[in-house]
Amino acid sequence: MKIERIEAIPYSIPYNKPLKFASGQVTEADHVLIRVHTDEGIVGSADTPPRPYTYGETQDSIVAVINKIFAPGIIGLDPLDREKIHQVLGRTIHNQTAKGGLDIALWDIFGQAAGMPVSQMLGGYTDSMQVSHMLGFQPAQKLLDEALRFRSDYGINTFKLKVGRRPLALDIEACHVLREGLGADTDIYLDANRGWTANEALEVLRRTEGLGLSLLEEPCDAKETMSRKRLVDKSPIPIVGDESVPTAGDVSRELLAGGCNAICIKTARSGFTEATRILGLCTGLGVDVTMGNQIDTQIGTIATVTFGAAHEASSRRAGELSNFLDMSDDLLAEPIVIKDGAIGVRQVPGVGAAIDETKLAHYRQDT
Ligand code: MUC
Ligand code: MG
Repeated sequence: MKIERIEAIPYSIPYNKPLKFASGQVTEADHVLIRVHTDEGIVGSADTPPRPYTYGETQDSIVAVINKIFAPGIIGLDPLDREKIHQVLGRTIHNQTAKGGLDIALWDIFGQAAGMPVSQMLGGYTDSMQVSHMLGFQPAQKLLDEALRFRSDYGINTFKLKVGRRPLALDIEACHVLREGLGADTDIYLDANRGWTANEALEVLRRTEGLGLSLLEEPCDAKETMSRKRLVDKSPIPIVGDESVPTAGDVSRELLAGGCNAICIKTARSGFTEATRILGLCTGLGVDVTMGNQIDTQIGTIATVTFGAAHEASSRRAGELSNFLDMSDDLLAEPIVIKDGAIGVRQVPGVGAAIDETKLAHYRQDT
């Protein structure tokens, strides 16, 4: 089999309400749909979310790097020769989500060619993932209302609260209101997207002591090496690396430097191949992982479920899988259902992200 053609299709779908966080905000899914066509008629698909505030990529840069660098380098290769393809992609530094999307599309081809669900090919541990919902910046009472609604509508009982605001009291109040309103049995953890300094994060941990928060993600820039290490040493809860650790090499560097002691895996920026390396590294070292959300569409969410459910270590905690619900529409032909707080693995060959062609024609921006 050979890669014949690659499409990088820019599209935009509005959000019903913006998602705000310390490093930026999202008001529309201005993503890129990647489709890898083979000479045998199999097409692999993946969604690619530009996150300039996280990786420096834009919708235009993703389309450009795929059309001008990656496609010319890998057209003609066998899509199953993934190591060979990654060797070509790796000659270009960064461009995390463009590489991640291509990798997922290749795995989608692999699964379809083998007639097997990719989740089973990756490990086949379980057939569903529990869902964690990500709460963006809002006044404390609105946060609680949203969390209660998600709990009653979808059975979700794990929430990641976006923090990193100043004054610190805004987020401290939100933590107290959520714990009081949700009760002791709800898992609540925080993600500051580098909004604080390490010392501010320590102060927040002091002022939320006793609330049973389970994790703190990217409290400050990982470049604050010494003070972040001090935070990791002093924190009673794991400090999770997210945007600082898109590759296995970054994970090694941050864990060895003491910049974090838990790792967020995101398939959107690591694909399945690099995510597998990261997971192996973490399980080998005894480091907990979470399955994160790159503010994914339903196509991206299915990819996260595919990888997360494939392994014991990545399915232990609830994965961040519900923020597509803030979007006004989606390209996935068969919508995702969240039932009893969980999403099932698609039991079809490949990843299972069949595209609704009518919707794609409506939302694509290149025609
Ligand atoms: C997260 O976990 O940080 C916000 C920015 C980004 O790149 O991903 C989201 C969620
Ligand atoms: Mg994060």
